[in-house]
Amino acid sequence: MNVKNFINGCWTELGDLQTMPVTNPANGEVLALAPLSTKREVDEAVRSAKAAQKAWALVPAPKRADYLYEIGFKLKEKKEYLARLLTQEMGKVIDEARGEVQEGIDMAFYMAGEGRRLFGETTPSELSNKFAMSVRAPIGVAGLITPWNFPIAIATWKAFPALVAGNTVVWKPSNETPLMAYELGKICEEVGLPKGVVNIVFGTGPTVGTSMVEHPDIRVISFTGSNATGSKVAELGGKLLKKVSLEMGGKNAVIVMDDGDIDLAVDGILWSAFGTAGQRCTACSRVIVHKDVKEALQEKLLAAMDGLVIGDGLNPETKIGPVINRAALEKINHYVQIGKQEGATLLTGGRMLTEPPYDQGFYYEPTIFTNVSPDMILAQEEIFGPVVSIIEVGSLDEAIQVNNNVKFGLSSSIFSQDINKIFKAQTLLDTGIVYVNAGTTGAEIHLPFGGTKGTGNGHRDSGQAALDVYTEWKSIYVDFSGKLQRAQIDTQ
Ligand code: UN1
Repeated sequence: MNVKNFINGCWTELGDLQTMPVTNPANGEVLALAPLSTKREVDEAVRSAKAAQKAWALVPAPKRADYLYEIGFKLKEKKEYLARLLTQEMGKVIDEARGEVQEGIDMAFYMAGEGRRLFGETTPSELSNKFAMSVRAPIGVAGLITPWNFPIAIATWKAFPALVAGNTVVWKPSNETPLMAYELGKICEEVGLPKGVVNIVFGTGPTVGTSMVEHPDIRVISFTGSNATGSKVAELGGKLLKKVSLEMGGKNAVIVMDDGDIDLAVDGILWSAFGTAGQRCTACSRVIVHKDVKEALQEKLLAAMDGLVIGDGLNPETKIGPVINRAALEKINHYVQIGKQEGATLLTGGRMLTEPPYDQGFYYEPTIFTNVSPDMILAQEEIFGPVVSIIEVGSLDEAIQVNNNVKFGLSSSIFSQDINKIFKAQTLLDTGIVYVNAGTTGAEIHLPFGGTKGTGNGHRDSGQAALDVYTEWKSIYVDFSGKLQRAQIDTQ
């Protein structure tokens, strides 16, 4: 299968473009070839998005929303097909892939509902016979740069609010996962979305991503990915006075207090640390445990890990799939070696799996370190793999302090049965997302998604907050007094 760019409603021929293989991380099978586009394709896509935008913005928002409903129905109809393809392309286990497609469906319907809201404000004017209101206006062409770990969900988090608000889109999916983008492009075509409203350009960050950020006709960029790339996007976009929304790393922790339900905490930790093989920005990477329950927690964690089947995500028995590629495998292993050198105790795991049946894919053993101190590199940097570090503390105050003492601020969680501790924690934990008696993953699409500090730059995906990324506020004053009225000066 050859993936093609989707520009101005057409699947454009590859021409002289080079291609890259799309491989299944479970077994190395080549699934497709995708184009390595250049600045030329970005320019074409932006031209088409710009040309389509004026007319799209004039379509009443409830009618724009009708397309999103249709996209939602198509996603629903194709859910199983898409989930299986997603597992093959990205590696996550089939249940999680179904969940991810569901997240896209939910977002389609949620943002379609916005077509009949997109609320602004009316407010009294300080002068007589004068009316004041504010409305949301589209920005223009939105540039979306999305990651491989949630190749369909995160695209929908960005594209659907952008579209319902009247923007058109140029989208660069990760070059690890072009198939989900290809499928979403086909759905846009099937529902008859007007030409140029959604454009998809495949290729690398340095070429396609940079050309997008530099393009003068893209006024807003929404990026999810690494901090290293995000900082470059911010720098370049900032210079050009663009609105830049960044969603980046995490070093998320589960706090287990001495009054917490340990069995529930074990379930929450395993799910949020090893689900998606730890490749979520919300993944639990640290467990901060009260010293009185540390031994019990460790024992139960180890016992529960016995049943975790590692393998191809299409096998319904599998609990942990492969990581995305060899570089990821090596990076994870590198952090494990650092952890050992730093003096952390390896409780379990810590190896790449290279023997059959794992030798054709990229598998890492689920890994737990204990006796980790909060300032170790292991406890500070994002690993993005199935590795979790246990840190012992003596009190809730210390747990909160350890939780907050990292450069990221995406997600945190506390297991406790004490309402006072829970409310204190939810107030003082400095992350953008806090869970009580659940792990660090599992955000729902109608709440803001994002983090503080090094995780982002103050914007949010999802929820009503996403609309703030893709709209400008326009304040409108209507004076029907028939005379000149000067605000702040005339009293009557
Ligand atoms: C991500 O890891 O980038 O809350 C997104 C969650 C998912 C989304 C994760 N709903 O874990």
